Amino acid sequence: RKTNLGVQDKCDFLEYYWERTNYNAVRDSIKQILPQPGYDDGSTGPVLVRLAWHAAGTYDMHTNTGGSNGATMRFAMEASDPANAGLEYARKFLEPIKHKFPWISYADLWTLAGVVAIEEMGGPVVPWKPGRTDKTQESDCPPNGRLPDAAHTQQHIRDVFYRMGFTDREIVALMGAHTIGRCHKDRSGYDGPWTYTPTRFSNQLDEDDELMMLPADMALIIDPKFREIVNIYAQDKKAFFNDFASAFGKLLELGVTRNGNDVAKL
Ligand code: ZEM
Repeated sequence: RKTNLGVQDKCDFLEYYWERTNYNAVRDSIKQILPQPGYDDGSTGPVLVRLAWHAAGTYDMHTNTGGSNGATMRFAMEASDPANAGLEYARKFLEPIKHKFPWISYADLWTLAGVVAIEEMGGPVVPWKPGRTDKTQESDCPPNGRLPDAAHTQQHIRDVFYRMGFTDREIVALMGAHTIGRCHKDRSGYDGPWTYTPTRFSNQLDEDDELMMLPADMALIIDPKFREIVNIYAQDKKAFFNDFASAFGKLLELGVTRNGNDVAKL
């Protein structure tokens, strides 16, 4: 097909297109905001991973609602779900990057930040694809209360993660993320770190009394089926990293539509 584009127009178009697909530049900017002296253990990584998880973990496979598409935690209703307390820090850390790359959607930025943070903390490479769009109405928010409650144990965990479409093995792999970060009294009511290396992603399972464990984490050791998988991962870092990467990649794709199509497969 003939067009009237001149060479300059074509160059302008290529430059425009390149800039809007340059996710590597966004990744670099995310890496730069990870070290944050004075914040927690000196890294924004853990809270960025929690943001990606909470943005996606509202997914309900039965109604195909919720999930990371839409970035609806920008709205007061979802932001004020008690489960999301403290995630305003993560969203604020990312705001300058959104300003630098206004073409990226919040939904892509939040999920990509979680992926980059895991990688930079020594974790696996998680598959990630762009193309999420931001919803524009508060009424697009999923109902509050879909995220798991730390005070509950195996039945609740299964209810919540089966609703998203995960298996027991994927649940244990995902909860391995509690190898990074900590609890904050003013956010969840719980306090303290669950690892001596909160900024290193590992398969370390520490049952030391000095560290805290949520009832939900204890459930992984109490429930025989969960415990069996915990033991596999404790002995096989490679298996844990592989399974975590695919389960986290799957989590970030739940409910995502691109060009009007469901793209569940990576
Ligand atoms: Zn968490 N998580 N989580 N989690 N989580 C906290 C912190 C972090 C549960 C939960 O109640 C809590 C997954 C699953 C589950 C992270 C990632 C992932 C905290 C502490 C609580 C209470 C919050 C605070 O006080 O700041 C429950 C009940 C879960 C399932 C049953 C999954 C899945 C995750 C990712 C794949 C991370 C990285 C943190 C640390 C955040 C930080 O700021 O240090």
